[in-house]
Amino acid sequence: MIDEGTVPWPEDLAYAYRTADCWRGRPLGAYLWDWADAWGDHVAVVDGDRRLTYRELAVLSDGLAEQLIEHGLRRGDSVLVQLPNCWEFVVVTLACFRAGVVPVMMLPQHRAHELTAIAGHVEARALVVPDTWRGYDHQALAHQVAAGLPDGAAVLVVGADVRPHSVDVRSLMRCGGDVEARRRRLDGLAPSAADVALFLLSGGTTAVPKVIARTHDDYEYNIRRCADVCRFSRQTVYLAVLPVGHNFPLANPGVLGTLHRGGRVVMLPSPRPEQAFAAIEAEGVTATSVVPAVAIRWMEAVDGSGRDLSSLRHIHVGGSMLSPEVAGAIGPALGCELQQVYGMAEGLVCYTPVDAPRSVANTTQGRPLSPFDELLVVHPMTGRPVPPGAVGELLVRGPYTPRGYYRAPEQNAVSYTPDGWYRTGDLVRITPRGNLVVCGRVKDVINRAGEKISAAEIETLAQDIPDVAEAAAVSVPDAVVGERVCLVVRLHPGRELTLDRVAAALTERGLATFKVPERLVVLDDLPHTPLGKPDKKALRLLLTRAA
Ligand code: OOB
Repeated sequence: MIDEGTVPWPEDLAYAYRTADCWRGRPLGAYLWDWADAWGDHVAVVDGDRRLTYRELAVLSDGLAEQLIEHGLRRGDSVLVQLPNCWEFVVVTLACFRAGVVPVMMLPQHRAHELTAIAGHVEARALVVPDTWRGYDHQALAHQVAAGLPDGAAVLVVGADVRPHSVDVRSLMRCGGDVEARRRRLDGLAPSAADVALFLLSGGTTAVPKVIARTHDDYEYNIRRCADVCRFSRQTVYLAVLPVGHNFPLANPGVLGTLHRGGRVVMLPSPRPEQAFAAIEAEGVTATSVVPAVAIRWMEAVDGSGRDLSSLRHIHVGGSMLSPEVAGAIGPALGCELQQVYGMAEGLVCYTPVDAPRSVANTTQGRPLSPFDELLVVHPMTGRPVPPGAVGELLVRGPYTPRGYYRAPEQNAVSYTPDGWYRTGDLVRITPRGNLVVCGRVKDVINRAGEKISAAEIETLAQDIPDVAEAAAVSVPDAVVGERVCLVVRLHPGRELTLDRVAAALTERGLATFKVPERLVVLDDLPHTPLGKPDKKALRLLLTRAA
């Protein structure tokens, strides 16, 4: 069982969240059949030519859930899920919820470095991967990762090229048999709503991503409140273009929020404007979510695209800084309303309301989803609350913000206060009307098009390059992706290093491509803080001046 590594909410608060109808005490898998019973023939998921009704979704998910159990997976076992945006992702996720098996949401760009660390951390019993994806052999990597685990792990493959020793996910789903009997059997095996439903990865600050355990109760509340705030309904057609392993497109309201309301989800594995615009036109998409970098690409491409985007009513933009100027241009350019989102896999999500005045939608990141969210803005050094309206670090607690990372007591002592506040590492201020404005951050991450890259992770690997004496990873501003990774190094005497060699060394170590530094600066010496750590502020200043 996995729950031993989680940090529960205090009992009195858990009671309060239950009585206030935040936590409804039903596992996420139970909703699958609510949906199928209510909207059975309505299309739930579209992926290219493939269209699944709610009933088909329930039948396939139950089929796979039972087969997972047949293959030896037990309630509480974890499974790495690394799939692009495709209909099978939805079935796999719902099947896991039904069986009480816990999916760990990886990204398609993750490689050996991330998969090995996370699989070990959660003691994964299986991996679900595409056969190959964008020219990369995920199946081979999955077998390599599985072989490195003390008890091995099953490799479940989505695609046509299922090799010996792999299991074909699509054929598992279609196992035949009596649907109603299976439904009852799985109902009888359902996990508790207080159990961990899924693991999300933190975009955090450590050498490998941290793991966030979200319970059925807390995640359902997150999904429901998001769907309320965004007014998702049966009429919603949601386009998933960001990688769906991310909390944002998965559940805010995203894929799961759309299904919770009986709408239709359109899965697209890339946010490229041509494909996205074609899908919006073809399916009559009403809502989608993107990071600022994607919104900017779409604005640039919309004129002359020849596509009719008039169905699009709402675009949710979040994940990284959005300037008021760009924010103000998005709605007019794409012919829809902007809703800004500030959220995190750790929990808290803020939205600007659907009917917010332009000034609020363009200049703030909105307000928390729940009246039970507690926000505290503190001085980053002293930890004391700042005066109302002043900038400080945001701390948060609430009914969908767990109290600690999974199996990480040492990290929790840093990232959470003793009374359970999560330190977001973000600098914010709260306007007199209660809207939050993100002003910067204190944590050491690089935010590349919404993907969070831990500076420590890059530095740890860069330090192993034999020529490198000292390394610091810092962000450099970029008009397209917001920030890029710049590696600043001091070399051992007489050595040389190029960006290509850095890229090759880090890729060799199995680092995800999006994290590989895109700029290299070699210095005779690095500036240091009084504590002797590389002085990132001074380095950033140096790089901006040099640019
Ligand atoms: C979302 O989640 P994560 O876990 O990938 O990243 C969380 C971090 C935040 O702590 C903050 O540093 C940054 O991403 N962030 C923003 C932002 N939204 C997130 N920074 C500035 N402006 C924003 N609007 O990124 C995420 C999860 C759920 C919904 C939306 C985004």
